[in-house]
Amino acid sequence: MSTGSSAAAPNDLAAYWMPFTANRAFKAAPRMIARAKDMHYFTPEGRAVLDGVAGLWCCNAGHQRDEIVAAIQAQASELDFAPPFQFGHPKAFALATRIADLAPGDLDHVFFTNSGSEAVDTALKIALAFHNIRGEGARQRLIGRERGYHGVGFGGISVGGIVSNRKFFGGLLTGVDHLPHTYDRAHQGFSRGEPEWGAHLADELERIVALHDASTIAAVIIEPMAGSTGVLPPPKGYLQRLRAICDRHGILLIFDEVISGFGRLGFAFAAERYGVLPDMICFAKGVTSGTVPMGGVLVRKGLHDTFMRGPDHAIELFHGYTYSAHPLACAAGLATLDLYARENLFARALGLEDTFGDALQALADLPHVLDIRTIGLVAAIDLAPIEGSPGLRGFKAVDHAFHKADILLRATGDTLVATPPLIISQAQIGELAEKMAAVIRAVA
Ligand code: PXG
Repeated sequence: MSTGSSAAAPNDLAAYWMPFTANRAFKAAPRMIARAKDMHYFTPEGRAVLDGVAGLWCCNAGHQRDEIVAAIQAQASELDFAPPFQFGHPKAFALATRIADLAPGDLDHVFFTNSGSEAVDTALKIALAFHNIRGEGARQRLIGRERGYHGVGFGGISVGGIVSNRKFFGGLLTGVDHLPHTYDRAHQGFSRGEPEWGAHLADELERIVALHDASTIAAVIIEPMAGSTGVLPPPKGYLQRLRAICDRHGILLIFDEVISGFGRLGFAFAAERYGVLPDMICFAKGVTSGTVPMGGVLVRKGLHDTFMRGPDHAIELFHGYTYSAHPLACAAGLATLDLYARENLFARALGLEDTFGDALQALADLPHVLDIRTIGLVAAIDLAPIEGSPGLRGFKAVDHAFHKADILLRATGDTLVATPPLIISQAQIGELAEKMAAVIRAVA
């Protein structure tokens, strides 16, 4: 029943099974986006909608930035595709170098993927293979954390801790265990930046090590700031303690920075904000400001070099994707990093953190607000669930925001989340907070 037309407002919505979406509700009242520029989306009718979430935590430079658009266009007319296995193209090497330069310490090597989920699977596989080739093949356990989100591959949902993303999908990877999450409203409510309480929760890793023995544990993977679950900044000192315990037991530490990378917390990576050097960093989203799919893993030198043995003609890691380092993604990535540097957007985000925190924390007295957490250009507002219908208030808020308040927001359950592009102005921060207040009142 396709007409083949690319009309802005299609009249047959049936064929597209939408991801992580209430499909029937959407198709009954579509939230359709046709165009974007800078801080705004536009509906097919031309109504401007303030982008409160940088697309999906990814369009950190804002939308349709001329330099990035031009780079993608130029690349499309020069080299469409080059096989990444056994061949290369210059921009793949250039981008890897640029990303490694942005990363702290000796995180010097980059393995490219097409998404955050693939980045996570890649990092977990590198961890297992690393121990294997060093003759410590018994180190097969992977430790994640409750409420963690690491994408939707089987590796990612196994180490992840979001129940709905796991419970339908069978046995998952074996040998996985989970740290406790770090949230406690009584101790941390209405926190700005890193909460004071909770560093001791890192010591739970010692308990897990005692249970399984370090000789069976390959890696710990966490989001330095848990994003998808509804924004849980790390307690002060928590990440440092986790690093120390990993070091004590020869366990690799992986930071999943798919959300926290590329300026969201005011630095290229959260690892820099916290002064903690992980063994690998997963990234995606902001690397191309969401324009072309791309992800990857930053790997420390010693880890990488461990693989660079054996005969020269032999493949060192049996892993990769047809579209690893796709030319369009690399061109977009290079232009995006140029733009971040030229406009100093990471430092800009850091400079706006207090203004943003003030504006959003001021919503504390609105109806049904249980907690507000702000850090970098990230805010989460927990709303009380409607009795008997968890998630309904959050759903209504997002729907009302788009249709009636001209703002794009996200909800995880009944937690409303704002993560605007890093180009947001002071005035737009005020506008965002006002619109969120209107939305919260509307769903009271
Ligand atoms: N790791 C982390 C920490 C993420 O936040 C992924 C991996 C997976 O990335 P891909 O590119 O495979 O989707 C993510 C994705 C939300 C939301 O509303 C967050 C994500 C995706 C969709 C929605 O918080 N993060």
